[in-house]
Parts: sequence; C-alpha cells; structure tokens
Amino acid sequence: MRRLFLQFAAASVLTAASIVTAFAHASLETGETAAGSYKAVLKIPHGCDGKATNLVRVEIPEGYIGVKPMPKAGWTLETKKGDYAKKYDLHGEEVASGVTLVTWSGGSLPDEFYDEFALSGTLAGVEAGQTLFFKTLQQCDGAEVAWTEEPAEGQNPHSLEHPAPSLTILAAESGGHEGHGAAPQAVTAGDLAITSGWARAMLPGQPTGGGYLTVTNNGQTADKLVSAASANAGKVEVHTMEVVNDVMVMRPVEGGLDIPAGATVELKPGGLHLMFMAVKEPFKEGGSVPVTLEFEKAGKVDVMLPVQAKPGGEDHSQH
Ligand SMILES: [Cu+2]
Repeated sequence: MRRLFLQFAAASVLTAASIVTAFAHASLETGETAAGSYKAVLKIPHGCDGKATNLVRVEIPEGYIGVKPMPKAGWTLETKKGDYAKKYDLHGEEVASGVTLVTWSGGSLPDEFYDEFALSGTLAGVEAGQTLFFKTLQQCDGAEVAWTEEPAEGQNPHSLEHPAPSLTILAAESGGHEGHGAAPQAVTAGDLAITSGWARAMLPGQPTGGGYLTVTNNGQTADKLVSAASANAGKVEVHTMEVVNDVMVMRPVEGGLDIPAGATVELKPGGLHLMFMAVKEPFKEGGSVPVTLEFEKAGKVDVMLPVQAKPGGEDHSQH
C-alpha cells in the first residue's frame, strides 16, 4: 500500500515553536484537568524588560472556587473576596463567595530566574471543553506586564503577545458511561435519521480518535450539523479529509456540515469524520462513546457510538 505523506511536518514545526513560546509566557504548570480539586501553579518565567518582578496578581476565574493561595517566603500575600457569579455546591455546602483576587507583593524575582505561585481550590460548574483564564498582572520597578489576552473565537492562542494563563477543562474519567458491546443504534430527530454510528478503538496513549455515522435528511428543508460534544473527550470536531497531490489533508469543517433536504451524508473512514480530541481514556473495543450532535434545526441529538476495532482509516495519532 502506498503511504500517504501527511501534512504534519509543518504542523510539528509549529508545535515546537509554540512550546518555546509557551516557556516565555506566564502559564499554568497543568493546563488541562477535569472538574474537581485543582492546584494552580502559575509560572512566572522572566521579569519585565529585564527588571526584577516584585508583584504578581491573579484574577481567579469564575468556576474556580474555595481558593486558597500558598504563602511564599519574602512575599506579602493579600486576597480579596467577593461574590461568585453563581452559587456552587462544594462538598454538599452552598458556596456563593470566596477569594477572587490574589496578590503576592514585596518580593524580588530577578529576570534571570523563574518562580512559581500556587493556589489550591476546586473547579465547579465547569464543562468539558471550556477554558478558564487566570488573568495575571506582573509588576517590576516601574514596568509591568499584563498577561490578560484571551484568544478570540477561532484565533490561535499562540499568536497572542501576552496571553492570559489558561486552563482547559477535560471530561471526567469515564466510568459507568460505557456500555458493553452495544449494537449500532438508529436515532431519529425530526426529519433526521442517524444510523451506522461507531467509533474506532484507540491505542493506549493515543490522544485523539475518530467517529463515524450516517445522517439522512428525510425532510423538505436543509439542516446543518453545527457542533458535537462528548463526555469522553475534551473537544469534538467535524473534520473533512481529502487527498491533495498525494498529501492527506484533514481540517475542521468551517461553518457546520450541510445536510441538504433528502440527502444522506456519510461520515466514514477516509472522508468526513468526527474527531475526538483530548480523550482521557482511549476508546476500547466493546465500549461505547456518548456523543451529543447539535443540528441547526433538529437541535441536540444524543447518540451512542459503539467502539469497534477496524483496520484502516485516517491516522489520528499525529494531531
Ligand atoms: Cu481528523
């Protein structure tokens, strides 16, 4: 079989560059986690324009509750408390307010050293795929850096000059969600019928996986698959794949996938597919993956994709 050369060489170079950039920005040591207790370790990699850092202030994002900062020798620690935007349940107790701003000041962190500033707390009321931004102000003698930029919808966060340290919420550990070798199921929603769904079994350590299904529109009006989500993946995208000059190119479908009136749209290996990203537990043969599809007209539709091991298909190991 002829090997297709994937367009990943360029992607790998980009990744290497992003890693270098990431070290130069204020960032969180752990940038991905599931809801529950979370220790935020903020890394300050350098001073401001060569000057020593003497103040670090962090805005606590909504959804990170019961926050306690860790004192640091040589630094004065101050917290500001306030009301959260909503009420949370923390170990059976209702929590409506807490620490919203933390400041470490009066220390001196030379430009040539890095240091860490830690918080402990609980991520509550957050959803898989959501990103929390820990806006940070870094002050030095007469200079400052505000790490407060958030990427706009669809913008590459690596293109920002001073991105806010960010945390992506992952799906909780699966357990009880997986069926046992469930047969493919047909689901109807309005004029749509969803059939032949399955997800490909993944290799241990593989972070991304593929899912397939067929959507038939039995109605008189066009619909559109606008998004997909799964409790078993941090993010789900609809991808197209085509071979251009012997190069296999995979990319997200822009603006939703059209399901024309009377048409059948197949997501199948080697073509359109669901791409599961930030998968915590690789899909195992015999299990099943819950997916919520959102259509413009038919609304949200829940489907279960049985996990099957089949040869071939697109290579998801690299992105
Ligand atoms: Cu893909």
